[in-house]
Amino acid sequence: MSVHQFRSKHGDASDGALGGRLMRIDGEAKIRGEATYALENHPENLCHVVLVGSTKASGRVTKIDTAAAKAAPGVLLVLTPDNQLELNSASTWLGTPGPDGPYRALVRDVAFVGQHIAAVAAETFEQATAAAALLAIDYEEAPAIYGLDDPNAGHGIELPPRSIEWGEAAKAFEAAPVKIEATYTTPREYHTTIEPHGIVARWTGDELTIWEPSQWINGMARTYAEWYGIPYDKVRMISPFIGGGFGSKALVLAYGAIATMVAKLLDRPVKLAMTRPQTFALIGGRAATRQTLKLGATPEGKLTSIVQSGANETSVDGMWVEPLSVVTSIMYATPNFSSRQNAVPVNSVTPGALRAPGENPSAFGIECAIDELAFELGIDPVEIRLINYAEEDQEAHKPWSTRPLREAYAKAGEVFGWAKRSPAPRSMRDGRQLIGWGVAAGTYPVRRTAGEALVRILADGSVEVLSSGIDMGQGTYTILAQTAAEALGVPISQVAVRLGDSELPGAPVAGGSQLANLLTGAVHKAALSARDELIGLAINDPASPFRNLQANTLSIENGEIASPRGDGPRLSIAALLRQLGRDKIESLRDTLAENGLKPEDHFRNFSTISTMRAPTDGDYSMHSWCVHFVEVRVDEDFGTVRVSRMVSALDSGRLYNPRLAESQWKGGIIMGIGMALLEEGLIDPRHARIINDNLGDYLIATNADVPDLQVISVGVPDTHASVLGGKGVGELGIVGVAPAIANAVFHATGKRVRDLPITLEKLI
Ligand code: MCN
Ligand code: MOS
Repeated sequence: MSVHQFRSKHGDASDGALGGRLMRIDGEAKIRGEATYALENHPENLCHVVLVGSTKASGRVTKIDTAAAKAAPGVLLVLTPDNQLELNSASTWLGTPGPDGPYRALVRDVAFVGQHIAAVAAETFEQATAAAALLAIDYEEAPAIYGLDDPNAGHGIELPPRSIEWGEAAKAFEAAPVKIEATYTTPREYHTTIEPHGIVARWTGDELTIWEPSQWINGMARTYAEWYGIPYDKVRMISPFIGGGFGSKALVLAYGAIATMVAKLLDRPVKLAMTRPQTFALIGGRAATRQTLKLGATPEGKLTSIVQSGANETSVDGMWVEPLSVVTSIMYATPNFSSRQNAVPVNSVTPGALRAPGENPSAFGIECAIDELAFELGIDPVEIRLINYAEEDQEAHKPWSTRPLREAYAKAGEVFGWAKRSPAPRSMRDGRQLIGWGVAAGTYPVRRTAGEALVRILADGSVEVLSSGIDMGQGTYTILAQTAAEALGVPISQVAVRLGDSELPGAPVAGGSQLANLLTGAVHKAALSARDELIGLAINDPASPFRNLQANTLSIENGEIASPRGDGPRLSIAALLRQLGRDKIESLRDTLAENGLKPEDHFRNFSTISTMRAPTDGDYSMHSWCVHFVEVRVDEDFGTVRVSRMVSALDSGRLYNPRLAESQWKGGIIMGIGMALLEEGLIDPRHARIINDNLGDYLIATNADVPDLQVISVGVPDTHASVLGGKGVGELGIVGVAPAIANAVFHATGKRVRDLPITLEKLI
């Protein structure tokens, strides 16, 4: 089995330091095709399994005739609810025990189109696919709810934990001299990761090896162990490269149960590769949402009340909450606030986390509504945001740890040239193109759990950094190399990083934009302690050439150890280790303490796992912040919208690598452009199924849709947020983009589109 570990070939000292603009150290392997993704592993004797999904959205499978499929060439096994293994129910992602009774991955009672009801294993993928088409399946169909708009969907389930209240919001709204009331909706959206989901699984006795793209090695390995009732350390999960996750690869899903089951039954390694349509049907994307906002204000533009009521889609056999109040309740100061939310069960796969779940649709509502208020009152959209600036977190009653949002408005506004905006809609044009300028803000909380890292200095002076944390493109490999190089005083080219393997020290989910802060903290601590040990040995070990110096410390720079006074020898780390007779120095450290966790919360052995901590745990309310200024050009005749210019200012605290952070922010902004103008899961109301379940029909932003994006960092180190002062980066950029574009489209056209995406038929 090949082990991937990365070191930078470019030894530039300043780039390699933390805060330097080092290129991704895993980039070259990816460009050369040397990076092995999960489904490129081909253990000996591999066979293939394909999933068979329900063609009905609701009802019961009454009969599966398997005879023809079984007789087809190459077929090894046809798995149905009758011959599947019953697995144990696994605990939830937060570690709470699963439901009583066994877990059955293949179902007879179907809740959505595509749900697994059978699987076929064969020697080749093609044979399995051909045989799967031969299954004759009878259903007893039941009526289905196709989506939020279904007249039979009802109001859904009230979510008491999402009820937030202060002051007397309803009364204050009624009494307000200026009122805005509007309903905003967002459709189902999908992750569309370039690498589709899948798994290669192999049993060796009761040991299970899994190659599966994973945002959370340890959490997913734990589920497999629980399903099969085997010790955690009998599961080895390997995922050094992931072709994008965006929230969709954090948890084990039924396809993993089916593949491992087939591998066990056949006693052969198995590959299950999802088709693109299956990723739409089986991986829960962003839930469709609907929210009504009522803003009450004074004629001077000061908010007196915000009343929000919202709903998100969930599934009939699961629960997903897309929290719609999370930006609404913290962005602006208001003495009266109320938010309520329901979840409406529909016949779809359970929705899931997609880049900034909650914050993203939440910002769409409030950031459009505040723009509507600004227009109603004839106040500049930036000005109204400053008039209502929240000086503290009024929901948690805590000060912000850092919130340079005023600086963000000022800096990005100046670069954009906002002062030259002519306020009236339709007042700026270039020939047949209407020009619109819009603005919106965004935020994402600082989430935390603990992560572990091991730093090892080897006999040749090179350094290894090891953690099960993952890199799905964010830059984890690179920033951890930078962290270790800086703390140890070695050139970046001497540091190798290994990630994404359950046999390495444990890490939490690469979700909630928390991994960089946690792992840089753990690596920093481990590297400093390895450095201290090395210097301690150099000063005290009888075999050390530094022993006679009587120094109380030594310095390490560029991989060389020396007395700070410049007297005495100057030795490379390798030479010193040789003289000391040591073959390595290693240190394992975690970020438990910073996150208020105790060693018993440690998840390394997975007796328990820690939960993500709220951004308001402790004395401060901690969030990243951003502002987007957008120019759109709308064709007056055809209604086509192009984003022609964007300037964003973002605060993620201290940046570990500005090149990568900027790339993350831009990635989020590009997804935001897609969300505003293109992305929409279209549901056929007759059959409750997704129609555009492929990348030809489900449109995402491509290069041609994206102008030059300018991103400006306004962050300052936030020591409350993390060991090294960073806040979250990965999800921030997308938040606020869609409302900024919607506001710009209103400014261009005078038409307020409150239902995403903003397509041309809504404008002409
Ligand atoms: N970074 C930095 N300075 C900081 C924090 C982060 O320079 N203070 C940079 C680093 O390069 C780091 C990256 O930003 O690797 C992301 O850090 P962080 O915000 O901690 O996010 P995570 O590492 O936890 O990654 C998860 C996050 C999430 S939740 C989604 S969704 C998402 C995202 O990252 N999915 C992505 N970015 C993605 N990028 C790619 N290419 N593919 C995905 O699927
Ligand atoms: Mo990100 S949606 O939290 O993986």
